Amino acid sequence: MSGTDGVSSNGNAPMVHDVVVVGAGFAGMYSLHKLRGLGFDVAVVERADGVGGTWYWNRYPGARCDVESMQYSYSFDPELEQEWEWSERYSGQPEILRYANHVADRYDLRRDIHFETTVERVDWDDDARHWHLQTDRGLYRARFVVMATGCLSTTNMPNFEGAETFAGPTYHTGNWPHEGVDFSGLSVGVIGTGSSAVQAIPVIAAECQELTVFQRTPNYSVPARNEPLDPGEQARWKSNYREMRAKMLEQNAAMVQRLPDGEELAKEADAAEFYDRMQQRWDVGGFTFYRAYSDIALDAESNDRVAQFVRDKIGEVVDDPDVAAKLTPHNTIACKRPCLDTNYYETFNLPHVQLVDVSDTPIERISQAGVVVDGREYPVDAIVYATGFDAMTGTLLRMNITGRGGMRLADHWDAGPRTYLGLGVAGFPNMFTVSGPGSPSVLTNMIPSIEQHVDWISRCLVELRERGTATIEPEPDAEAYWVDYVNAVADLTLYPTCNSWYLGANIPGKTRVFMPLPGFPPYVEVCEDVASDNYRGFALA
Ligand code: N01
Repeated sequence: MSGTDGVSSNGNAPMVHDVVVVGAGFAGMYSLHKLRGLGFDVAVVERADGVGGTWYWNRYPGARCDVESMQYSYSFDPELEQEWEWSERYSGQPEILRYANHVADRYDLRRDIHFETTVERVDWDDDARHWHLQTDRGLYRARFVVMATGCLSTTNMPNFEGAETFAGPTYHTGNWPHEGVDFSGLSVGVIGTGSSAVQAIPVIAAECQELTVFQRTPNYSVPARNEPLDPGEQARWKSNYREMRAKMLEQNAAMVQRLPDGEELAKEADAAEFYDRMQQRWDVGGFTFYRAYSDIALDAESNDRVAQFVRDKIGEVVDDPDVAAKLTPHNTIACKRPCLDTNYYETFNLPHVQLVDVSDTPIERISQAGVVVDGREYPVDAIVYATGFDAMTGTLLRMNITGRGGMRLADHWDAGPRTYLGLGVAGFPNMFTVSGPGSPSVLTNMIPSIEQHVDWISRCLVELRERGTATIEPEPDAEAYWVDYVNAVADLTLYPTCNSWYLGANIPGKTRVFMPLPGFPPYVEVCEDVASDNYRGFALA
């Protein structure tokens, strides 16, 4: 089932494949490698001109992975694990993109990736039981589609009045120019203080002449403590990779921390013990800070105690008490995605950096010369939008997907995304979502999560092929059960208590539903159980 039916990609006849994968980031690349190896004819369509997904687009200054290098990599091939050398504790964007390109070359992936191809609509044909994908480069037909479209791949650009009148250049962190940007001698405005801004602000500040940061909500950030990767540490991981990978999969976030998880309750710890433990983790750096006690994400009193530790640090680091007060968050810690930084709070001590609080008085408009807040114009030469993404659903909905009977995914998800296991959607047969809403995805180290999903989908496709089964799709009851389950699990935590993109709260008008599922190991167990029980909850035809 391969080839072009004798018609060029610009003609009307479709290019026919067993599986079309959308996206050539880490999920799409592994899908291609795995499914091709199992004998499927696979094409990947990708709107960029290169592989890497997130790491292709997010080239902003300071872009770096918050997951440590030895854990943020594929595990599917021990030879790949051994041959690749990481240089820092946390890899920067250029190094991760080099790794993605290395993988693409090593497994000869590019021959089946159709670059610069944007999907415009995706329609299920009920009679023929296959999908049509209309792209700007022609029509594709496939029995199966795998949406490897990423969780953070549609940028959120606020609709500020007058934005088009601004005289200087504007940039979005999630769509950064490949040739880079030279900010030297310029006055720069950064809008937003999420993870991207927290990484970019210190680096832009080091280069530009004046920096003005427009902050709507202050964020908690913990030092990353990035450093050159100790060769001894790299060698230890490499000599023990199988055991370490297995350990990662036992963790809720699919990554091993530098210090063991605390089993006690933060609210019960005595003051000196609490301080020492938090300080030790502050010094070690990274997400281990949030694993100091077992109830940080579960209990408001414990959470506030940890939050207060960070608030105190901000007060100690930032010289100007007014600036420190503005930078100090008062919401639940870690209910938004935690930030890791290198000198973020310290940057606000620099004389050429100013902070503008836009929480009570939002950005009014963009003028020709700058950003206007509360009637005052802040002149800037360039604006950096670090304003995030229409997370988890934005890219899928943008593709105009219709399932059985012409049902639009946008209508089916009108009250928030509905999936079974984050892998499939009722009424959308033979369509799989890698790290879709309802799976642990963004609450985990993404690469192990991706591998788990792609392995599950691959097993499923092989079993369908062996049995001669034409279609698989979630039963509506199973999907309804799963949506309730994800909400119930989220409600056990403090996650839903602030306005995060996990909830869709960053996009005006988006329905607020907690989209990812906390807890990786129990989720994997359910997936295995469902597959072994003849794909319980899926209708096979
Ligand atoms: O986006 P965000 P991000 N006026 O949505 C503000 C991953 N990531 O790109 O909080 C003024 O977190 C908005 O304000 P508020 C990671 O999962 C990973 O930084 O909504 N401000 C917020 O401050 C992360 O969570 C890594 O009130 C406006 C900011 O813009 C995710 O990507 C690195 C505004 C957006 O923050 C997204 O992070 C970077 C407006 N109209 C990112 N609209 C690593 O692993 C929005 N904002 C390294």
